[in-house]
Amino acid sequence: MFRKISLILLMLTFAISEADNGYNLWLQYVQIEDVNVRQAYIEKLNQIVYLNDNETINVALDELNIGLSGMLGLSDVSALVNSEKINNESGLMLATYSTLSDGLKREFKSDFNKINEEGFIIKSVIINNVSQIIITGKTEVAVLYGTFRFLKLLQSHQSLNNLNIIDAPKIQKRVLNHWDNLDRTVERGYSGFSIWDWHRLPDYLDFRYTDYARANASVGINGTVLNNVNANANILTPQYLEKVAALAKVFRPYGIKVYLTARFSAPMEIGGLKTSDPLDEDVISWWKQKVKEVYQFIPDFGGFLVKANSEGQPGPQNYGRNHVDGANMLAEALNPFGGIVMWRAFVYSEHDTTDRAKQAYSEFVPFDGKFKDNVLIQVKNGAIDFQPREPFHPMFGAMPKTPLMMEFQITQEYLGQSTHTVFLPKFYEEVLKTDTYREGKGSTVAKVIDGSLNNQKLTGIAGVSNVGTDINWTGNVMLQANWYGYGRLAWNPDLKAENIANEWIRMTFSNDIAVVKTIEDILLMSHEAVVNYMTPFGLHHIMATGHHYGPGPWVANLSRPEWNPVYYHKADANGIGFDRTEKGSGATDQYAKEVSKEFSNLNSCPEEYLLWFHHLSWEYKLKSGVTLWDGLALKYQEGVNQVKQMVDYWKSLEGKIDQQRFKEVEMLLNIQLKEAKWWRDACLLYFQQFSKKQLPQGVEKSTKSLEEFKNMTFPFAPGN
Ligand code: GCV
Repeated sequence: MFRKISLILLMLTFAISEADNGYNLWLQYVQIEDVNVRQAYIEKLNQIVYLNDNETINVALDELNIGLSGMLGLSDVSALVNSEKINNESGLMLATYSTLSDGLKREFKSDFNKINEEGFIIKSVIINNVSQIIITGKTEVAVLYGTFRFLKLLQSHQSLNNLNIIDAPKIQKRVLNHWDNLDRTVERGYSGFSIWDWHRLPDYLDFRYTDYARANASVGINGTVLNNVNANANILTPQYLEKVAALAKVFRPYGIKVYLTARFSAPMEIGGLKTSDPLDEDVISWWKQKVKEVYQFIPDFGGFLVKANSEGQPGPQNYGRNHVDGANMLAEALNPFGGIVMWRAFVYSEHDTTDRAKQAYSEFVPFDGKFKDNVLIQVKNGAIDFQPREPFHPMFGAMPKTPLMMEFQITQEYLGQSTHTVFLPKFYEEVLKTDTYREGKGSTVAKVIDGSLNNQKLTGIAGVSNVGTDINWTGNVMLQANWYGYGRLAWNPDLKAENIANEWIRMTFSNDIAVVKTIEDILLMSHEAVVNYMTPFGLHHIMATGHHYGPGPWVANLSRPEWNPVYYHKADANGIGFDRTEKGSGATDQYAKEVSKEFSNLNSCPEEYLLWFHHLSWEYKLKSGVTLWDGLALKYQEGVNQVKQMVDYWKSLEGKIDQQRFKEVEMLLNIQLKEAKWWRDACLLYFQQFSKKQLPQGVEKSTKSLEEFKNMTFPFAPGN
C-alpha cells in the first residue's frame, strides 16, 4: 500500500507567543520564522516512508507529524509506503536494518558496525537518482531515537544536506528515579505532586504519561523507577501491579522500561511471612513467586531498585546478613526474566562514629566481585549527599569487578529547590570528567560509569527526577534543562555542558543568536553562583533542617550527629572545615594515591574543595593572597553578584521570548537574588562569631541580625 500525503504549506504568520506555559518542554516545534529555511526543509521532505509496521515506528511517525506540521506549517504529515514503493521524490525513510534493501545494507555495513542495539544512523543517500534521508538502526527504538535527533536538526535550524550522523548510547540503563509516594506526595519534589495518578489507574490514562514518555525518549532515557526508594510494599500487590502494567504499556513503544523499588520487608508486610531474612527458604521462594507475578503483569519489567539499611529502611542487616546476601537473593529471582537489581550504596549509620563520608566505601568495597552479574551498585555522585558541589565519590573506580552506576539528583533538594535556576549538567560534567586514577591517568568517572574502564557488561546511570504535576513539569521552566541535560549525559557522558545548554535553548526558547547567547550565559554561570552563595570552598551540608531550604549552619541539636551542619563545617575560633586528611578522618585515603595526595596537600588541593578536606585557620592565605575569612566573605558576595548578573541578563530578553515564560523566570530569579543575599548574610553573620573579623571591602552588610535568620521557619516547605 502506498499513501503519499502532499505537504500543504499553511500560511501561518509567525509571532512570539504571548502565553507559553512551558508544557511542551524542549519539544516546542514552533513554526520556523524564515520562509526560506522552511522551504528548504519542505523540499527535502516530499514523502515519508517507513518500512516497519510497529508501534514504536508509529510513535516516531506521530512525532514527525507533530514536529513537521508545527515547524514547517504543514498539514497531515503521516504517510506510509512499502520499501519497493519509494516514489521518485526526495523524502525521509524510517527503517530498521532488517528491512533495508540489500544494496542499502551493503552501503551501511560499516556504520552498523559502529552502533549498538539503540544506536542510529541518519544519512543522506541517492536512490533512483533522488536524494533520500534514511533514519535507521538495529531496532525500532533506535529509529525512534534517530527520529528525535532528526527533528532536533530542524528545531535548531541545521542543514539537511549530506547528513551523516552516527550515534549510539554509551550507557545501557539510563533511568529516572521518582521519589514518588503512593499518596502522590513526592519526597524532595518541588514541582507539585506525583504525575502518577494511582487512584485512577489503570483505567484512566492521563495524557501526561504519553508526553512524559515522548520527552524521555527524545533524550534517550530508557527506564523509569516509578516509586520512592523509601518504599511502600503495596506497590508489589496485584492491585498496584495492574496500575504499573498500564503505565508500562504507555511507555513501551517509547523504549522505556518500568522498574519498581522493592521494600526489603515486603515478605512480612504483604506476604504474611515471619521474617524477611534473605537466606530464609520461604523468603527466597516468596520473592521468586512475586517476581514471576510481576512479569505476568509486565513482561518487560526492568527490575528492582533497593535502598536497604539506610536511613531506617529495612535490609539484610536486620537479620545479620549483608548487602551481597540481599542483592543476590533478589538478583536470582529476577535473573530468569532478564531483570536487574540496582542496589544503592547510600548508607551511613548513627552507630558508626567514623566520618560519614567514609562509610559507604568501607561497607561496599570489600564486597567487590561478590555480586551477581545482574546487580548494579548505585552510587551517589559524592560521598555525602547531593551537595551543591562535592568531590567525586571514592567508590568510583574502587570496585573494578562490580558494575557501579551513577546516581545524580536532578531535583534540587540542596540547591534552592525549584525556585533557583541552577544548570546541573555543568556540575554533572565536572564529576564525570574527573580522573579517579584507579587504572592510571585518564580513568575518569565517565569511564567507570560507561563500563569502559573495567570492561563491565552491565552499565547504568540514574537521575532523581524533578518532574511533577506543575503545568511546566519542573516548577521552573529553566530547570527543564536539567531533565534534558541529564538525559543527554546519560546517553553520552562525554558531552559538553555548553553544547547541551545551546541545543536545549534552541529547542525550548529560540534560535535567535542574542537569546541563545544570553540564556547560555545565565545557565553556564548558574552552578558556580549557587556554590558561591551557599557553600563556597567546599563547605557542605549547612542547609536548614529537614526541608534543606535556606541556610542553617547553626543547627546543632539533631539526634544524629551527622545530621547537624556543625558536624560538617566545624567552625570555631581556630578556623573552619572538616579535616579529612590522614591527620583527620583519613577519608582522603579512600581515593587512588594520586588523588589522595592531591586532596591532602594544601598546595594541590583545588580551592573549591578546600574546606571539604581541611580545617584551616581564618588567617590561612588563599591563592589570591587574601585570608580565608576575607576570601569566604568575598565568595558569598560573588555569588550574590552573579545572581544579579543573571537577573540583568534575563531582563534583556523581554519581548524576545514569550511573555509568560519571561515573567515566570523573572520572578523566580528575583527570589533567587533575595535568597542568595539571605544565604550570604546568614552564613557570614554566623561564621563571624568565630572569626571575629570585619567584612572585607566590597561585601555588603546584612540588614538583619543572626537571631532573625535563626528564627525563620518554613513549616510547610514542600518535598519534606
Ligand atoms: C529518599 C537524602 C534525602 C532523603 C532521601 C535520601 C536517599 O537523605 O534527604 O529524602 O530519601 O537522601 O537518597 O535515600
